[in-house]
Amino acid sequence: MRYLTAGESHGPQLTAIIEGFPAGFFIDFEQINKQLARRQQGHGRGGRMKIETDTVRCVAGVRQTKTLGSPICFIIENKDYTNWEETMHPMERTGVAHPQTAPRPGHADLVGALKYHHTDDVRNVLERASARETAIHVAIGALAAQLLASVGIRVSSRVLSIGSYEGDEQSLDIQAYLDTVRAQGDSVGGSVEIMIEQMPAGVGSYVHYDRKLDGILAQAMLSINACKAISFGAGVQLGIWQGSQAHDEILYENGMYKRKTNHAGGIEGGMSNGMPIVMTATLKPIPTLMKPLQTIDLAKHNEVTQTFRERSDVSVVHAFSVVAEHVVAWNIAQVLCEQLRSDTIEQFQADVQQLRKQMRGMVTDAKVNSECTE
Ligand code: EPS
Repeated sequence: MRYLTAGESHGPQLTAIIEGFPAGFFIDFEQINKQLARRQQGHGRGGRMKIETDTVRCVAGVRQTKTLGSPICFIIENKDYTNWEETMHPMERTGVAHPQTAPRPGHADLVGALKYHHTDDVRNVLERASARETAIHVAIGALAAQLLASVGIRVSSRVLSIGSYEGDEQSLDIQAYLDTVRAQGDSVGGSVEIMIEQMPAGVGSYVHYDRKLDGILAQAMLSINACKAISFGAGVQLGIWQGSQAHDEILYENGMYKRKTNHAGGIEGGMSNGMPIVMTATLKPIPTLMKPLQTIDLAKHNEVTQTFRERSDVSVVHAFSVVAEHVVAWNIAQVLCEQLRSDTIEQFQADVQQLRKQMRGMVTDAKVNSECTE
């Protein structure tokens, strides 16, 4: 199972082609749209989210909501395109009135412009490097999450911190903090937790580097725009504890293997061990600031200048948590589909059940996870 996406932030649409999804699965499109709406929320969001109302349009691979086993094509329209049609039209040469030649620190602008010969207008880079693309990843992940839910696996996420504040954007303190950051023309990052519950043990493998589940998930998480750090379970604390404190002791109760703690975050030897998989991820502050930073002008012999001001989000930590949750859902579904039979939904579900049986019910409930951080 795999997918490709296409689309620029202010182009006509985002497109994804998904290949290898099991046949015979009924898609709940309303549920996908709910997840897209979740991604658009957050106190730190800027003007663009007032323009967009993301909804998925499916144009291939599905008939009367049932997957056919053929490639599935999802589309999300960029409503803002109507305001950018002249400069972003894919098929008409209308000329660019205001090229951007001052690359923003922290964005793909400078290196992307040099690499792809776009120094005359870094918009050719930033349009694709934009986190707008995360919308289509959420649509794809929401489809994968439905597949996982059909075998009892649940993926969820929460915001742990924004800037130096612990908590999420529901907190009035954090909202006031974000208002201050906005007034300063600045931006802020944060951290999120992603959890996978009722994960069957034995997914992934210790036998080869590219089959290790933690390696696969870490790569996927770090591919999300602005994600700079990732850890599993007790994470960096494991570098401080001694072995006797760090490792999760094994119990055998009522015919099931259990763990006293979950410091490993549900993965040992590159394989799920039946405990909830718990990951944390850190997002850097958004590189588009209203407050200008020093840069150079690529069109003026590298003269010192300041970054251009555009509208910007202040914090996208809430959106990042939704995106991360869906990226993880896709990757878990992908690994399962590779490891098990997945031509049809019936084969897939039967194989997950068989795996659970083989691993002797090595699945524990999420309650145990509350012991995972000390
Ligand atoms: C983004 C810049 C902003 C964000 C955008 C990501 O867009 P604009 O330049 O149109 O104001 O709103 O995020 C989204 C559009 C989205 O859907 O999340 C960037 O430079 O990465």
